[in-house]
Amino acid sequence: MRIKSRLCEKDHGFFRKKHLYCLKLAFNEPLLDTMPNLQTCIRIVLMAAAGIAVSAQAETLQLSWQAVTQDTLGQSESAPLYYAIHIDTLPTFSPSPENLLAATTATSYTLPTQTGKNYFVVIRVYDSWGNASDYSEKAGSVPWVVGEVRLQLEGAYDAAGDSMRTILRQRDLLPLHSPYSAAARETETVPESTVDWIEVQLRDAEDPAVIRSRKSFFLDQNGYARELDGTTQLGLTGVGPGSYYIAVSHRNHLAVMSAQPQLLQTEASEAYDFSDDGARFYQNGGLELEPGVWGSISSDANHNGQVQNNDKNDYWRTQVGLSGYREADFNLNGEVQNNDKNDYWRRHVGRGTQVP
Ligand SMILES: [Ca+2]
Ligand SMILES: [Ca+2]
Repeated sequence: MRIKSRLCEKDHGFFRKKHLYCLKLAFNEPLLDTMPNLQTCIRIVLMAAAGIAVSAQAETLQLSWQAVTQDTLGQSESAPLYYAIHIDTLPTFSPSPENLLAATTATSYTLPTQTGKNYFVVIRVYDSWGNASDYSEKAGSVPWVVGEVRLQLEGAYDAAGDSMRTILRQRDLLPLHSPYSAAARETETVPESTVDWIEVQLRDAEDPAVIRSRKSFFLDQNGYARELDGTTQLGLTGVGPGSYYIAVSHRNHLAVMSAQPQLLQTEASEAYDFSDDGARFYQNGGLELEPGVWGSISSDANHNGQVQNNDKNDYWRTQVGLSGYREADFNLNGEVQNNDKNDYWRRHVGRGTQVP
């Protein structure tokens, strides 16, 4: 109902006629709730839009779909029907008044877009009386899958609090752009619960050395990777539903990967949780941070997959005494100090990532 009234406010002009929902409001709502048959009987549900094609051109996006001609009972629906288009750049979006693009009686729509962005679309159909369809299946300008992942970083982990410290965020040291150039991303704000940026990668199930998709996300204090809008549902593009190894990379920790490929779909499934079992890490590449809690290993200042002498000599030694967002700040507290070397680097020197 709210969507419809918002549409009216926006003066799309197609709900000015007598609405069926007005009829519904004329009834006592609790009465309707107790009489679902009555509600069913007065509601006409249109077939959802199908066959949605989203085609990205140089500077435009072209949408098209099949005309709806029936309701769900098979009765024919006569024109005009109105297609309300919802659009967003995240494949995990939910349709709302905020992402309503337009309503049209046509079965196609063209809009200007920004090069390099991906777009995802959901359509809902209305008739002149305000009867609606369900939302359509989501369609995108690129294929995508959705996953969830949870990982603790050794450097930030606080065993006493069973969570990670957010000191870099508290001191306002986290950059507004991702530090991972291959997965460049910008944000306007960083949520208070953020530990740092991470990069999530999907790797080929047959050859895990091959990165099929990658994207930067926030890591929160409980270990959940989060989209910039806060959801833990991570949309990864360029690959369709299937099985992939899930790898997580951090700028000064050793990258980790799921022990086995994971089946991912276009809707979120259960989170892959590296935290609670060392067997969840590919080739046992994790570290037990406290009994029963596992995470990734700190001290790889130059992010080359190995904790070596040059991580100390070329980074820690040149940065010790400095504060800020530093490679050699192995415990992520905003300062490069002796304990970064003594408690982290010294403990792990000689170790390397197990991610190929
Ligand atoms: Ca290194
Ligand atoms: Ca430090």
